[in-house]
Amino acid sequence: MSAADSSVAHPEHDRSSLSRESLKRAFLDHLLYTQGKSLEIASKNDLYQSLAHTVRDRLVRSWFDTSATHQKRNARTVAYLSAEFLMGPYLGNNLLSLGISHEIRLAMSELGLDLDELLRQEEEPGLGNGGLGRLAACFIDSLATLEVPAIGYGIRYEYGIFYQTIMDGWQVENTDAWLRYGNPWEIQHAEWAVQVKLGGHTEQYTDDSGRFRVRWVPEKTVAGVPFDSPIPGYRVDTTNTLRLWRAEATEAFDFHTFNRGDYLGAVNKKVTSENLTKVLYPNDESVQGKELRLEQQYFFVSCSLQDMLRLQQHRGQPVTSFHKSFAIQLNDTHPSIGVAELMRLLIDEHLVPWDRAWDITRQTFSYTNHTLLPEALERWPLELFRRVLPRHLEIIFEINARFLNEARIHFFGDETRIARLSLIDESGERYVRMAHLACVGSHAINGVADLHSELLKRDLLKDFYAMWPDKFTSMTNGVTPRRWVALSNPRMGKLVTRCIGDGWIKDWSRIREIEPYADDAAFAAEWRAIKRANKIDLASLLLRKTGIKVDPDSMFDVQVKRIHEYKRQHLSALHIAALYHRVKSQRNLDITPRTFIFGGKAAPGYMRAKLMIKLITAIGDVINHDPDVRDRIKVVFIPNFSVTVGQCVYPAAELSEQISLAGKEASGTGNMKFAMNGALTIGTMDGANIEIRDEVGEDVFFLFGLTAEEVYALRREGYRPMDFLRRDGELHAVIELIRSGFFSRGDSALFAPLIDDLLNHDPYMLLADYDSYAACHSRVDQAYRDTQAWTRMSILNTARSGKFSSDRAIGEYCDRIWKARAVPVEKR
Ligand code: OAK
Repeated sequence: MSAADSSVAHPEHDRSSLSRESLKRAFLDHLLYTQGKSLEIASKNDLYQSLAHTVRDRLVRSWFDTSATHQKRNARTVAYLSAEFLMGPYLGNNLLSLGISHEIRLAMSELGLDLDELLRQEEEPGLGNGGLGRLAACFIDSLATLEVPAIGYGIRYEYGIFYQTIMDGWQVENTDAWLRYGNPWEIQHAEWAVQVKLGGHTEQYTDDSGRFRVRWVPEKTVAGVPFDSPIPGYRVDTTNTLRLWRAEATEAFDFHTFNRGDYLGAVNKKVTSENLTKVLYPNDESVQGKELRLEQQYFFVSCSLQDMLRLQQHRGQPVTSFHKSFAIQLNDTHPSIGVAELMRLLIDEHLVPWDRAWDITRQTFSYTNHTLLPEALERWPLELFRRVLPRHLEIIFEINARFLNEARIHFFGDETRIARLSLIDESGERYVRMAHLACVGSHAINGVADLHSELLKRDLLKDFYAMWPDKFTSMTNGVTPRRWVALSNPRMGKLVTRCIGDGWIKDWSRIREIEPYADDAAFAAEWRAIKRANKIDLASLLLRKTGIKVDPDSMFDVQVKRIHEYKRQHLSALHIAALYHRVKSQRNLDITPRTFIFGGKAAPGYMRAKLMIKLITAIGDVINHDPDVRDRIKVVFIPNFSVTVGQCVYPAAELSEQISLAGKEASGTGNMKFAMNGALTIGTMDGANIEIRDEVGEDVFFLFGLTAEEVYALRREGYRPMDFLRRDGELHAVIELIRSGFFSRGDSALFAPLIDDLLNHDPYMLLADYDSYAACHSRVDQAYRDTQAWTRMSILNTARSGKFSSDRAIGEYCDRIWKARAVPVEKR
């Protein structure tokens, strides 16, 4: 075969390159030329890598055409800045977007290979903690599918979120060396590397034309190298880019030190620079205030802004129209240093006057807040900030001075409010408040569900709201139906497509068309059979991962999400222990058999959350081994919850636990994935739960608990958890059981930190909500017994979940914030 025939070197670009024969040939070529193996001796990884390269080749042409079109049209481009992108495995998704899953499956099978086994080989890039990072992944999928020019900018962590194992019921963290076998989805572009300064000091000088200027003399400079991955839209010609930055030493050796004979010292400098993108901080919604973290944030933001300025130049556009070319979204405050960095680049490096630069900056940025938890609010001690970013601190002082002047006119005489608004917290040790920088530097600010946006305006950002009400808006989150239905739940996808066509994959609002089938007995029977098949798949995963055997005919009651007190996994644990207590007291109690499934990671330093995992596994251990329970209750904790595991869990779930204390969960997105896959929600009036209930109807939702208003009222009047304990005999008994050491081999001290806290403080009001939660579960128990009625609810739930697609969310961001439009790609 000549080089021109080889699909490795020159993949054809018409449909023929997607034919089975061509796919097979390309695959074998990659096996030989990229992996250096033959079929006979190839490892599973060799096979996976060859397949991944074969698929990537088929994306390159549209990827290339996409950037050429965007450049030629000078298309307004969305830059989604996020410290996390929790992408999940690429292969399956890219096959889906290209529409070649079926042909690839056949091609592999003709070579004696099983596509599913190859798909399982992929190491998922865990470059995120949870909700925020996964949202970024859903959003870039939707941007590409909607053909909107967009770039996702982030960090190429060498180690992603830790790999969780469970030992003796406790979480154990292991490193996630996801790059160990190489990443076939990325292309390194050394030619677009940029330099990032850190530390040092600033100097004032007068330039040739007599103007006053500032020069930053850094202590060190680090190189940022972009690694690009293609993000294909679903069955469109647009393939956008995810550009992740890796830190490298500017010079491999510090020759000065080297010449003095200090070889290790010289290499050390290289190591230190490369530490910048070494590891993802595993804290979810709490900050650690580490210098390295600030450096990480600044590093990727500076790289990204420099990259956009390069593109601007490449498009032949002046820097002063930067805001016309780019709409930059700040995914929480992690990239908010971008406001000061863009100012610095415009003023110091492109010599744009302050007022003009500030106009451009404000018109460019918009900011999404993702949590109200005070411990997640980023603020940097002023001295640490000065040490890392001396020039930015000066710029922030200047922004602040001008902003506070404006605020003083607005809030005449109200100095307390001015102090609250300031970018610098001066109430004790001085801090830079990153949320304030984001608010001042953005033209739009949004929460991620209606309740959350209201609470932002009422509490956390109330002073900014009073000053600029028009900046505030609400954008309810969404998730991509490609990954979360089409890819994860192919059985359901097939049934739906047979009934209403496949338009739902690109337009999830059309899922409403299955609503009439809720009363169709044959459809309902298939719906049930699909759920059962998905449950069997999950049951075998559970057996493989935990050794616990579960009954696929029991109700699968699932809570998967980060482990956090505000999410209240321990509320569910109390209820499970109560069920057990009931079964033990009345041996023949007739309850709906249930499998309680948990999954999620606890931040490694968050001891309470780790103890919550231990509580769940300890209760599970007793229940799963007690013959009196006769398999009516099972409790399983799936280790290492991830996108991959999620793809198996959501389609198999029947009940979705969304039980945060009202007012604490900004939105939730797992709640949406469950609803789309037909799991009914048991939940509080929190985050997007409220909107899910509005959409699906109150009789298709198991509601319990205090509302956010009631939580405030109760707190105001003085919450005493003991009052609730005294009123509830069962709860009292359960607490005593845990306290006595019944679930901890007699160790009565083990769970004391959790239990004592519940009795004395209970900041997340488990005891106040317990009774309502348990009563609601009794309603669930009853409802599940009527199989037909349950199935009907499940179908209606999915049919009415149309709002929760990220396509809808991205459409709203494009119209209301970014002013970005679809730009169809011109094929060469
Ligand atoms: C993580 C770190 C800092 C601040 C927020 C987060 C985060 O993950 N927040 C979560 O964002 C999701 C996407 O908007 C929401 O659905 C979750 O409710 C919220 O907790």
